[in-house]
Amino acid sequence: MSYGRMHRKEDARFIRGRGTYTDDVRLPGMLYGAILRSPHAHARIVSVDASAAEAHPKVRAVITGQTLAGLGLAWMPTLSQDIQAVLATDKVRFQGQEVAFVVAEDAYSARDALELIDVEYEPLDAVVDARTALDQDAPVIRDDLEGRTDNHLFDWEAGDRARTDAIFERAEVKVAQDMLYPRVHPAPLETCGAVADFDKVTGKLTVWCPTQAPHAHRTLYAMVAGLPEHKIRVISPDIGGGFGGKVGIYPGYVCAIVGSIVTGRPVKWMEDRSENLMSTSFARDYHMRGEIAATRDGKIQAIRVKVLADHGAFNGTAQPTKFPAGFFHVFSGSYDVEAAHCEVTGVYTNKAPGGVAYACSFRVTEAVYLVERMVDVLAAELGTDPAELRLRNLLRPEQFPYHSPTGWEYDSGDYPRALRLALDMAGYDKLRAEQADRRARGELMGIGISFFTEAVGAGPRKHMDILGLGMADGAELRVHPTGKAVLRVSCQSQGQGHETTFAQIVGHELGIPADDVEVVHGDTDQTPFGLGTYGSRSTPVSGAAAAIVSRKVRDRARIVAAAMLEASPDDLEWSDGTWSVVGDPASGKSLAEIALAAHSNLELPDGVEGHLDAVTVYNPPNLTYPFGAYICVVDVDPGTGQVRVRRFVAVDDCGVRINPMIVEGQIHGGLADGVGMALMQVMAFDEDGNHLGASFMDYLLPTSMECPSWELGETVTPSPAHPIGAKGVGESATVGSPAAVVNAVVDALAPYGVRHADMPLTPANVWRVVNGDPFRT
Ligand code: PCD
Repeated sequence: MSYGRMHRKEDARFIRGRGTYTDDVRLPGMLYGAILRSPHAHARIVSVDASAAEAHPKVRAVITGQTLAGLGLAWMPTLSQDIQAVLATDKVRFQGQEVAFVVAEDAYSARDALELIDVEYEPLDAVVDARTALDQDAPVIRDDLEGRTDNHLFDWEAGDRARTDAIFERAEVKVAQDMLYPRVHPAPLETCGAVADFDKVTGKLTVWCPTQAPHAHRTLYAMVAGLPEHKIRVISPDIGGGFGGKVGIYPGYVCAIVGSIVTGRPVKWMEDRSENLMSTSFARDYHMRGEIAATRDGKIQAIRVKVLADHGAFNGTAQPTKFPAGFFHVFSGSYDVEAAHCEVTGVYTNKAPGGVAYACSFRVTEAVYLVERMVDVLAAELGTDPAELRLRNLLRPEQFPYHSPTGWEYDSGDYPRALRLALDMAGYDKLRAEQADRRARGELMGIGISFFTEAVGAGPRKHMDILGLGMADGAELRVHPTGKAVLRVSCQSQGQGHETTFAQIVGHELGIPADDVEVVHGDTDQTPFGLGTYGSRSTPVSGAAAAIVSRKVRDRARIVAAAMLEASPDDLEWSDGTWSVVGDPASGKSLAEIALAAHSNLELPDGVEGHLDAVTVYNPPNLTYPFGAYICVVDVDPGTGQVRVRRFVAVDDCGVRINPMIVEGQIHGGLADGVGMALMQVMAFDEDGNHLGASFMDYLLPTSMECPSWELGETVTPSPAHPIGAKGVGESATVGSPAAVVNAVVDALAPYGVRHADMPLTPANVWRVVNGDPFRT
């Protein structure tokens, strides 16, 4: 009833510029913090002299690594069980690393005073290329960790090595390809920041910051700083984009908190753009070698992958504890293969920490890119059409629930239907005919296909936790006497429109308009515990909790309605948003009528204490597995290497769509992201580890100029495990689209004998490939 296209409730404030972001928070007596950062990628700290800064008339405190060491706070745990320096004490390990924190009366004085701090560094050789990190003579980055003599972080494998190798040994056709998923950045429009306010009288700490996981932050602050958890309140106000980069706790947050404790006044710290691009998170940086074993007639039998993962100087990857390579082992993708195996080796380098799940359910993006590139490499080897090859190998509907060779259980899907729809929408055969004509004229037109399966909605708590916190979400629903409702959830929207879609879920279950439901989120004092918004988990987990808590309310309402109708609850039925006596729809009582009765002096039967409110905690039985088929058409200018994305057809299946308009918006955004990564983005470094992309002049964001008018299609295969059959969708398009774009460009360049080129396919890089330089990033 309440599902369907509906403008976002949030729009009313966002369109008027009335949102409240962290930087809009202004408290009486507030001070401002700024961070001094390392100019070196790797250097020993000889001394830090802050006396001149401390003497600045507007400065109220200067906090150094030494100050923090005295408090036991110089290091903090990362989300991947490593430790990270809050402020450097012994060495700096990446350019932009936090060295000192100045607190002053205004933001300008804080920045000015940074220049008065005198740090003496002794520069060291830097490890910039992950491929040299394990060399015998590579400088050891993490000599802070006891007994550490190299830059090795972890080895991890999944799948059946023996079976996979055996299939490869006797395979008729084998292909292999090295590829890099470059280091990229989520680059949300709002940078990171925090306002910390420690009240010495009450002992209460309030932190405003744009976190995607407010409850997890609260617990971690309690654990790290030893503050009592009930005295910590984390408020995540409106967020200007998260994209995975706002899951972790950054040194600046801790500095703002310490600054407030030390000065006794609220402290605000806001990053600028360069600081955000240089230090707060990165994603991907996977050097991958993929191999496929197949029969000559194009049946894919096995896939084998080796990955070298660059984790930067501290392992700050946000992902469930059990999975050091995230969900990378879904790399067998959407295909029916006999066996698969992957090995992942993680290394430290002198780069910013991160490895965040940027629009990606923990490395699913890398996995999908790999397998979709590999299928095209196989198609080229066999001389088979890539659409045909995919149709031959896609999982069939009757194989669901499907158990993958690396341990996943895909919930539901009809893959061939989605791909056929995309091919029809694109007019695939016509496009191929046009391409042949153009090729004959020397023009470079490419058609790229990708098919993806995602694993989103982390995730059964027994398999998934972050630092020991299991991934389940609470929900609370209150119904006021007049039938208006307030839903409280733990997840935190960053622009996805939860205030709308979650209200729609409740509205749908209770037969009331979504406008009658207020959604409260982003404040740990106001909401039940839960793990937050990332990995497209809000709809699969908190969305399920919202449906279930609504059903609890509906069940209570049934008992009250029975009392009102002087009938047995068993004789009632729920239809058209009312409880009525079976066969007598006119007797129907709406939620508003029932709510008022529940608060009246009506004699209530056992089981109803006086109102309809309910709470729940939802522990998902499985992840949800959205999927989709994407087709991209590009034209490449052979003279300049410029790629123009002419068309993009995207067929997505995310099960039941709560708000198709929001879903389409999510897909539009993700497709633009994909075009950005495929064609223009990389976090590059020079050989000394200097960051080369610290502004939007160098790190390019796609605009409408680079994007075509997206052509969207849909199929609906409900998730059997989810109470309303919905699957996550927030990251689908970012996951699925880069491979489609790259496949299209490589297809365009096929006349030059090109089988692969690494992202980003900038004009310069394409030009190099066309001119015979086997470009690798
Ligand atoms: N939906 C519907 N239906 C369905 C599904 C879904 O309607 N079936 C919708 C919902 O409700 C929401 C949305 O849509 O509103 C989304 O969802 P999801 O999928 O569940 O997701 P979430 O959880 O909510 O979110 C998250 C995501 C992510 S993850 C990311 S990156 C991105 C996306 O989201 N981010 C963002 N999107 C977005 N948007 C915006 N605007 N902003 C942002 O920031 Mo990660 O992991 O974090 O990396």
